[in-house]
This record gives sequence, C-alpha cells and structure tokens, in this order.
Amino acid sequence: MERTLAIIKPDAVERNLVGEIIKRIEAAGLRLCALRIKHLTRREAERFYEVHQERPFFKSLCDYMTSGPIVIAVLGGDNAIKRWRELMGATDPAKAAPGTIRNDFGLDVEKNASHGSDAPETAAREVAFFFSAVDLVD
Ligand code: DAT
Ligand code: MG
Repeated sequence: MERTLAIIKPDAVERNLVGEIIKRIEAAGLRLCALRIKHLTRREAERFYEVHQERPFFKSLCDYMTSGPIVIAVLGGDNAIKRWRELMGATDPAKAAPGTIRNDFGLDVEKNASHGSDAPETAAREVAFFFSAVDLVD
C-alpha cells in the first residue's frame, strides 16, 4: 500500500466542498489514513512549499494557503499517489480533464481546490510534515 498527502485548499473549504471531495476519494477506493483541519501559519506554508521558493508565484501562493483553514489527509491504497493526482486533474483547472476535482471546483491555477504529493519521496516528506507515525492508521 502507498500513502500520499492530500490537502483541500482554502477556496474549497470556504465553499463547503470538503464533503464532496472526501466523497470522491472514498468512491475511488482510496482509504483515509489520517485527517485533520488546520489554519497554516506563514512559516508553515513557506516551509511546506519551499521547493517553489524561487518561483514568481511563491509569495502569492503562501498568502493564499494561509488565507483560511485547510483540510489535510493522508490517503492510502495501491498507487495512491498517481490515483489521487488523477482525481485532482492538472494544476490549472482550465487544463484539467472534465470530471476532475480541479476542473469541477478550481477557480484558477492558484486557487485550484486541492493538493497532492507528486512522487514517493515528496509524499513521505509531506505526510511527515503534518502527521506523526501514531496519527496514521493502516
Ligand atoms: P501541483 O499542485 O499540481 O503539484 P505545482 O507543484 O507545480 O502544482 O505547484 C504548486 C502550487 O503552486 C499549485 O497547486 C498552484 C501554485 N501554482 C503553480 N503554478 C502556478 C502559476 N503559474 N501561477 C500561480 N500559481 C501557481
Ligand atoms: Mg506539486
């Protein structure tokens, strides 16, 4: 079984889309291994997205990710990383396939409703960023 980190971003929490997005996760057969709600501090957002710190959108991204509460989940299952990214769709909602979370609910390339880890190494780092081993169910 593989694990990945999923975030329901502030724009989606604000619009009461948490239940709808978790419904899609469960319908796809991914398991919830951990779940919490949190309002990120500036420092936490900057550390979480440090790989993007040289990008022109970094400050705006951190402003946005600290603008309201987020829901953070660890998802488990065979191929969970790829399957969750497929459910989300492409980064830019305008380019995401119909029926994906970002196409259905994303507002723009920044306010794109959800986050998913992109590889096993980043998934391990991102899960450990928010959760301890004792927080995770198998
Ligand atoms: P993803 O979230 O699909 O893994 P990413 O890792 O390239 O995409 O970027 C992280 C987040 O940064 C993304 O979800 C939204 C924001 N972002 C990416 N490209 C952007 C851009 N060109 N303008 C504004 N925000 C952007
Ligand atoms: Mg990414």
